[in-house]
Amino acid sequence: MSAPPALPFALPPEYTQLRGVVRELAEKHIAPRAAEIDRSGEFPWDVHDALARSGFHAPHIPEEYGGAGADALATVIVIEEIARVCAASSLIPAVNKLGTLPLLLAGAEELCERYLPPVARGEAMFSYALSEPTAGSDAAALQTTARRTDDGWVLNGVKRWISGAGESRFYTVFAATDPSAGPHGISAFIVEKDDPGVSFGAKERKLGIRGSPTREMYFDDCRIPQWRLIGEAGEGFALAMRTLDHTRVTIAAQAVGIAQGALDVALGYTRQRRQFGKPVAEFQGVQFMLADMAMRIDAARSLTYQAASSSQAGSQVLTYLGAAAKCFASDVAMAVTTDAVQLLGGYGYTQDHPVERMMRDAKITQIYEGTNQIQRLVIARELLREAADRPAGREESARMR
Ligand code: COS
Repeated sequence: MSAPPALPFALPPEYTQLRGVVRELAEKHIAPRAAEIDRSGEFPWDVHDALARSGFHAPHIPEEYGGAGADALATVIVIEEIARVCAASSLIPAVNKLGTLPLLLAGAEELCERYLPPVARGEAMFSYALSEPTAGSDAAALQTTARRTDDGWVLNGVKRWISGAGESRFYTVFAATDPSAGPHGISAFIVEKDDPGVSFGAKERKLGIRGSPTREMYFDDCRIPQWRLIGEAGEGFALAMRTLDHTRVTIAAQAVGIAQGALDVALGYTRQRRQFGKPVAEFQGVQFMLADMAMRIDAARSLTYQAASSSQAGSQVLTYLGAAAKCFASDVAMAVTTDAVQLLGGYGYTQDHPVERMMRDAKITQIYEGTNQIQRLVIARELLREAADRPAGREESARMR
């Protein structure tokens, strides 16, 4: 008798194989470096190059541009496995996806052909510049301007909290091209690190993800040619939001990976740590904590993979699922890493074990790519919008289909 067909909730074997390959690379090349990356705060070019040799530094780039052509779920698995050992390193593929996605969603073919292959080859990284000192959650309130000239645009302003800034060669920059039009007067541009008028601030001194540089980015009469506009003028804000719908899924993946890493350390420790004559893992209080950690991680992973599938399909529920996965998984990562520190006791509070770093790294996942308060707002808006759109008497939600 032939084996019954796998139910849809089983991952196809190519994804489990991919996980095995990334895990091996992460354990061999990244895990031994993670503590030092955190301590030094230096961008880990050796990790970047090790990832690039396997195409894991920007796996989402389509094959037609020289990339690995990983779909959204495969990209999530790559990020999750890297984050399991080093969250800062997992920002390499995550930021490359964030920076290039506006181009992939709305860029002219010539722009894609020019800017994506160097990223696919590992010669350049690509960052995303939306936030500003006074435009964080209220992203449409940005002050950076792009003034049209005869042959292009002149940018002026300040961006803040830019992941990869200074190390990335390319940037998607959002600027107001018609400040009177609010969100409908924002446009997206490609800016290069070496463009005249571009400079960077000092590295932020952060609680976690220290190996991922975060800087301000300054535009001082920065002139760029017309063809660097991504999509149409005035459509930049919607493009920024569409991008985040997809990339919030990658933050969810990062959070799941951090949490899994912390659980794995806690399992190892509690099985070997002996108190009162036996391993502490044999105490029911400890077992209940481990059980809660595992349940939460598996629930977060399921939601994240569902969101990845929706990202790949370009489904209308992605706005909801991307926000839900990011919010849920990052709250799980914070809770699980905090419990892992607790399970290691005094040892967990020291830098001799990785869980304190994991706890510090987890915190950012509740903040960036939209705070979890913004995610809940997005989720509620989607629920209410969908309920209002539904024909009277029909209770089935798009989320259930
Ligand atoms: N996809 C496509 N278009 C979208 C969209 C989405 N997910 N979200 C909003 N838009 C469009 C809206 O449809 C609207 O266009 P119309 O007026 O034509 O309908 C326009 O963009 C303005 O949207 P909205 O009125 O919802 O904007 P708000 O100023 O209310 O902002 C929030 C909405 C708060 C959700 C948004 O600013 C946000 O996500 N903030 C967090 C930003 C963030 O994540 N920052 C992190 C930076 S990257 S580390």
